[in-house]
Amino acid sequence: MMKAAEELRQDFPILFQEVNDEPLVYLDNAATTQKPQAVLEALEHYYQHDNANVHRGVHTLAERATHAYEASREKIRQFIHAKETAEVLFTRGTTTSLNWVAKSFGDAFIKEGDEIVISYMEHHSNIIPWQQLAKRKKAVLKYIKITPAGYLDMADAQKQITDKTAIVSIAHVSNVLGVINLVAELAAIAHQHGAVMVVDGAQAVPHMPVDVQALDADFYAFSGHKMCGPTGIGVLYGKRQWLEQMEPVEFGGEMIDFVHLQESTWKELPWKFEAGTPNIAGAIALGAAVDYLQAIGMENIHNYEAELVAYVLPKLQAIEGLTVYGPQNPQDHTGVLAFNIDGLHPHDTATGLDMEGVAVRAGHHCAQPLLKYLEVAATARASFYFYNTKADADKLIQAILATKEFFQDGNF
Ligand code: 7TS
Repeated sequence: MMKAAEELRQDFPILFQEVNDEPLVYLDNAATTQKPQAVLEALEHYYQHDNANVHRGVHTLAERATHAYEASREKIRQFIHAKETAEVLFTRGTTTSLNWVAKSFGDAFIKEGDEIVISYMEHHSNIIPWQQLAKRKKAVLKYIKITPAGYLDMADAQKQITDKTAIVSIAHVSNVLGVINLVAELAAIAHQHGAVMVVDGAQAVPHMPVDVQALDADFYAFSGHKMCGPTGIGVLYGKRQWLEQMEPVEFGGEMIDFVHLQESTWKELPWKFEAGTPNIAGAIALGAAVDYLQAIGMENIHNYEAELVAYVLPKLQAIEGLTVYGPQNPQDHTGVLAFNIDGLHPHDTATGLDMEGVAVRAGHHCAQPLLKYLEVAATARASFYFYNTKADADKLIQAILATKEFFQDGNF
């Protein structure tokens, strides 16, 4: 059993404030999550006691900083079940991680006419790096369809992934449809055709157990700030066999072994990819976030969020004129709930909810091809995390009804 959400909330000082004279109900967790006291303390502790550059000094503070930074890498390795820490690279976040794969793996392995397969439900960060790679290499970018019920179309995946496919890159969980994609099956299909499997795990790692080896992902990307960690730190997992063959994306200090006038050699993995002074405090605080999440248990978090969805999704579906996107079965829907209300612009919905203290996002959620596919310009989106309660869900429903009434009665 995990601690009750009511108890876990106490660890998040930011949640205890009023917005527009109402208690804050934070439901924008797909954009970024809040930070527990333990993560805030890890940041402060580092800067108050251990601040020094890593991998360079022999003095005590430098050793402490280096130890904490590398200990954090080991925590992340365990968290995602990577084989070795050499396969865990610190980046700025999911976007940087995916760009590194597209640039470095792409430059090394993609040839003219090769195919890169993504899907219609990808975040822009898992589209544009591949578009750019396709342009550089004259490769072909293809999209897997979505079924009318809001799932990735696995039959279409079988069709799109062929012997010409070099890369398949898919979100583990969609940041709009809230659906969990069958990435292990996709990896198996990709591998049958000699392609690599890249997974955008930004919306998965914070919410469920992830085992990169069980998924057989070649690369797996995620962000610290969506899992209780700070902004500006994230991870790229890559199988050693690929990372060994890839060139660093950036060059400079920290990543070199020997520098001669015309030639240089790189450090071994993972450091060859980490040029310049890294986000040391961010990496250490991400380690604290991993400790925090593991103390709760990722299986518990996943089950609790499923319980919240089972509670709130039918209530949303019951509101007249409200459409929820993605699977309609609560069992197949994560806590990312994008919706629209007939006759209301999603920005008005979000503004109305903010007046009630409820923070949701409105817009295209960096997934314009998906919204075009769904034939909507924008949606509102409520996204839950383990510190949200059924009372938060009730407040969302009540605030939607109030907003609907306010705008639809035209008394504004
Ligand atoms: N991939 C997915 C599936 C995402 O949801 C996001 C961020 C990213 C990649 C990019 O992550 P970043 O940390 O590098 O920015 N998604 C959202 C969102 O849905 N609302 O704000 C950010």
